[in-house]
Formats: sequence, C-alpha cells, structure tokens
Amino acid sequence: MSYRTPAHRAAAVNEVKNALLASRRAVLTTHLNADGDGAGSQAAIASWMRSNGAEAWIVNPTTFPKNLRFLVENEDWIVNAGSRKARDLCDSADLAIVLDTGEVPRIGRVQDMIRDLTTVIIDHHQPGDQAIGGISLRDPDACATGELVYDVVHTAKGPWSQWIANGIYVAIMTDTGSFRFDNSTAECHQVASEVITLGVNPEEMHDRIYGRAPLRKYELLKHALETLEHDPKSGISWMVIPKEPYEALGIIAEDLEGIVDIPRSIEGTEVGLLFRDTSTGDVKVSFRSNGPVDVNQLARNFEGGGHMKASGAVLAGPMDRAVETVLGKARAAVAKAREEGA
Ligand SMILES: [Mn+2]
Repeated sequence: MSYRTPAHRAAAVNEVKNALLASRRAVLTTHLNADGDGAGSQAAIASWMRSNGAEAWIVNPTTFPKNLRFLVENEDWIVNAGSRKARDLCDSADLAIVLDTGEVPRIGRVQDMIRDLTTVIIDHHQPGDQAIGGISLRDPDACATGELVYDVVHTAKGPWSQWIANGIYVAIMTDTGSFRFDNSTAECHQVASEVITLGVNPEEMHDRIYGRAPLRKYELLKHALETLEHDPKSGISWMVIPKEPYEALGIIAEDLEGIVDIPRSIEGTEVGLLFRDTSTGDVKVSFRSNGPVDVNQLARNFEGGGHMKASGAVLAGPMDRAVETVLGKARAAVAKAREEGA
C-alpha cells in the first residue's frame, strides 16, 4: 500500500505547494533552538525550491545546529539572523516560510524581520493562542513537520533529490524518537519508506544524529545524574542540569538532546522533567508524558507548549523555586488525569 496524502489536509497541502512554487525568493525559519524536524524540514524545502529555480534562504532565531548542517545542501544558504545579509534578504523576499511552529514567541527576533512578508506556516503542533497568520498547513495528526513537507513535494511531483529525502527522513526520525513514540503512525512509516526508496540510508542518518555524542555530554551527565529524583506516589521523575558544569564544559543546546529520556524512562514514571539553569537566570523545562497526562497543557501554565507527550517552557529562576512550582502543577496534572481515567 503506497502513501497518499490524508484527505483532510489535501487542500491545504495544495495551497501551500502553489504558494511555494510561486515564490522567487523565500526566507525559511523555524523555532528557537531548531531540532531535527525544524532543520530537516528547512533543508528539504530549501533544496526543493532551489531545484525549482527559486532562492531559498534559512534565517533562524538561533544558531543552526552544527550536527544538522550536513542536511543542508549548501551551507551558504544559512544566514545569521543578526546579519545585514539576513535583513536585506527579508526585505527583498516575496515569501516567509515558518516551519515546525506556528506561534509568534517561538520564532524570536525573526518575527520582526518577516512581519511584512506573505507567510506560509507548515506545522504539526497543537495550535496556541499567539498564532502566526498566513497560508497554513497545520495538522497535529502529522508525526512531524517533515511529513507535511513530504506531502507538499509529493503533491508537486518532485523533483526529488537525496537532500530532500534526507531532510524529511531526519525530521520524522527525530520527532518520533526513532519511530518509538505514539506518533509513529502507519503514515509516518509509509513516508519513511518512500524516502528510503528515494535513497535515504537510515543507518547513516541515525549514526549522524545519535551515534556521535561529544565526550562533554557524558561529563555533564555525571553531574546531572546526581540530581535525579523519582516520586513514586505522583509518578513524576526529574533531573536538573547544573549551571557550573554546563558552562565549564562548553555545553551547547544540542548536547542535551535525548537527556530528558533518562527521567522519563524510570519505571513507574508518568511525567518526566528536565530542568536547566540558563546563563540569563531563567530555567528551561522539558516535559515528557508516558501516559494520559497532556504535557502541552501542563507547559501552557508557564507560557510554553508543544505536544501532548513532549513540550517545553521557560520559567524565572531560581532553580529551587522553579522546580517546586513545576512539580506542583505536574502533580495536579497527574491527579487530574488519574481522576479522569478512573
Ligand atoms: Mn516537530
């Protein structure tokens, strides 16, 4: 059985495809701290638009992750948002494309730069209350934004390239936790199958993303594991990334990828949390749910958000108070979910 774009989003896919094909110069952006889905989707769209003769530039609110740069066909397409070139590109572009988020605060300083441009949004998050306006392809049923990008290129009948296929594969692989999470649907595997047929090497992609951690990540983990806690009564497990070793070891955001899976994977855990002290004094929190607790709602208590089973938020410090505040809301969310399930 080969893949077909789900009927409920076919019209939106078509509209977005037409907007992308009509553009001659587009600026692509994604959320703060791009992940494999945001960056992979950007890489795929950029290569596809370039092969159609358009210019596509990547302008992100934060640095494009080093470990995902191999996905971008030409690194010159990545432009620092703080640069003159980025401002000139945004001024002369005819389209902005926002990938893997649809909310204003999530694109940081890029919001001001693309304010006057016609905007396309391709995203699979639950809608929030500060939506970016424009031509939208939003579907929380999609396992990843990469699945929606596949729909767009598929509907346009290509042209396909290795670059497009790799970007889509990595988008889906990373957002499904390597095809483990409950968004690993039949459709998601079908799209993966299609892009493998187009030339993706799954072993190589997995190795490039997960098989090459810098030593500093594990040096940091030695410290973080000392903070690991589990509350059997509430089913909440949490861990803190301490500030001193984070800074001393030269840790960067992408080094933290996957670490939240440690508290989450403890037996009896319903909600796993990872806290990090930032240099600005704010505390970043990652939320993961193993069961019925909707951590998108939980994160929204703190003006964050994401998905039902994976989300994030930023709170004011200090750490002790942030941990207590979040644990309080998390315990209430677990109690509510248990009540509703009983
Ligand atoms: Mn995503």
